Amino acid sequence: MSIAKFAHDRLSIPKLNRGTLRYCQQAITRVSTVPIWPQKLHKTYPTHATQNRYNQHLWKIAVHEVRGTMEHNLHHTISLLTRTPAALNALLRDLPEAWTFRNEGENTWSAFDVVGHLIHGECTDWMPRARMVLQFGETKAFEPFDRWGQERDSQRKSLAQLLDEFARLRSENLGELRALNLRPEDLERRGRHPALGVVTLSELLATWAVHDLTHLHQISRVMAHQYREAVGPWSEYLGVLQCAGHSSP
Ligand code: NI
Repeated sequence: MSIAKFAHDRLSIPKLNRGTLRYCQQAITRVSTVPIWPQKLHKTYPTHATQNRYNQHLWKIAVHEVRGTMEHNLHHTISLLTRTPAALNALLRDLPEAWTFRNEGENTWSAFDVVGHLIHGECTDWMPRARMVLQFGETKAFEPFDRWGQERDSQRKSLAQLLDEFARLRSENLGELRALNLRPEDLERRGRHPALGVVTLSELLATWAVHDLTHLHQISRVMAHQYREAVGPWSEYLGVLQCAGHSSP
């Protein structure tokens, strides 16, 4: 079956033109560097049906690559935002403090600081700014975000308390977001960021999700940093120890 026909039949996307088709073929070549069936992983001999399913999965990945980056989708955003508190809770609660209270050096954050920062965002950034877009549009700039604001707020709290507080605030904020029943035209409404200028509500909400991912990434890196010497010569194989792209909070 041709790529275009497969894509058309299985995923209901428009027929591909020649340029896109070439891109799709390249994408499939990349994807195909994955073994066709992960035999070693599963230690089972695949039947035709399971092998077909697996191959179809690869095709879907390739076709998704052709489609390029995901557009903002409110349902996808909310799905991700809903999961972050549980992900942090599973990773951090009751973990020895050597993992959660150490940072990467002066003026850097520990996992504890990051959870505090996420709480601060729930209180002062995302939904307050969304409300401002809906209420004032571009006429009034957002309050600048205090990136060190959690230092005050987190004092004398335990990590367990912060995790509970983050979960509660996130759930309240998502309840409020859902209740807004935003329509596509609402998502195009514009607000004013104090440094970035005009931004859309859609961009703000997409940023909320990617901000979570940024800090999950950061927490992984900060924790790995604590074992940078313990791993000995393996450090050169461990990408998280080489990640210098996001060294500031
Ligand atoms: Ni941040």
